Amino acid sequence: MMHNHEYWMAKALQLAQKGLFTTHPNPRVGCVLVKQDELIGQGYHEKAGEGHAEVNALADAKQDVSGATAYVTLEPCSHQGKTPPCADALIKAGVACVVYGLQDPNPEVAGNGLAKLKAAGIEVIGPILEAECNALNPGFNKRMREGLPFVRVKLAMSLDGRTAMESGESQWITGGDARLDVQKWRAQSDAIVTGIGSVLADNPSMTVRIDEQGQEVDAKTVRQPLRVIMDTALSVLPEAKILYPSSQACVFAIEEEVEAEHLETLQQKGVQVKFSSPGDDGRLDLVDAMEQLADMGINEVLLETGAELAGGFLQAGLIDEIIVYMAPKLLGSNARALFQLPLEVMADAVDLQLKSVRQVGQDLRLVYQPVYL
Ligand code: AOF
Ligand code: ZN
Repeated sequence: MMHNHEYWMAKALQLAQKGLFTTHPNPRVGCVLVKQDELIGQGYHEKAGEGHAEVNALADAKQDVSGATAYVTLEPCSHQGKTPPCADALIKAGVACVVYGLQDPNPEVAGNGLAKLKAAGIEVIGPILEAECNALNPGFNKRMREGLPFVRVKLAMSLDGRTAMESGESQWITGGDARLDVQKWRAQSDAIVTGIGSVLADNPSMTVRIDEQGQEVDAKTVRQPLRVIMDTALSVLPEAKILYPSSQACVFAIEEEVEAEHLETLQQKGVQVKFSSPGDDGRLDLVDAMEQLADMGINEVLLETGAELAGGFLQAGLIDEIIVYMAPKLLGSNARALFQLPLEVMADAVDLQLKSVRQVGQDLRLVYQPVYL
């Protein structure tokens, strides 16, 4: 029996997943070449500037690919970027049919790749497994469609919904397994965002300390996401751990509130300081800051911060996913709540949709999507 399109697209999706930690700012893409119901070549995009999935699959094929069908999770590109157009490579190789998962939301491609293939007489079929192919690159897709990164907020709480004691003490609520699980979210993010409050309280390093196999390794040996601090008055200390290596550190502040000498000290250490206009409440405009990150090619953001900044992001409509680790502890009624949100009536409650539940060690991992009206 012949395998169907979904079968081969699922293989291409599995290949694309191998680029989970590395393709930034490009999307994760996988490709298989099939001839007479047999796989004759496979490839995935690993790193920006290097071969796209299709080109890697063509190079992998040991036999003549003319007449083959190419399954690609994303529409083959039609433009000259850091690498030449994949549509041209597929045409030149003589494939008979291209099955794609999702049209490329990049305005430079956006259907042009498919049109180019059709104009060359290649049969084009799709979208196939579109929802899965879309979910593979939530950040790239959102950045291309809306000019904003996809933001996940990661929070840890007790059974009674508290994230810190009244004093602010919060280490540690969850167990070691949950903290290791967080490493996976960090590793697939392009930027980790936090607030100055968390930096001053905990002096975190916010590094990735796992490799692609999930093994614990030295932070120096793996790709580090950009570390971003929301710091209105630029109060971060020059020796804060999160600033190093400074090539991967960025601070957002409001220009008028910044002390010139302190700014110079940070800049001399190689830290990027970006200015964002004040919002209506006189504080950092978070939407503007996220737009600036998107312009820098940041696809996926992991927000790891306290209740106040997390509440600000939620109120600004910037949060796409909430990941909560719930620990088997009670922190009591004086402890701080998960989000700082001054709500009074039930009608103002923020609605969430539950996406998944999983046990991680003794903790529960809950994933929600906010339902913005
Ligand atoms: C594909 N296959 O594997 C990927 C695609 O600068 P470049 O040349 O790397 O091009 C990057 C753009 O190409 C990226 O924004 C996206 O639209 C597309 N990515 N396309 O056909 C791939 N990674
Ligand atoms: Zn391409």
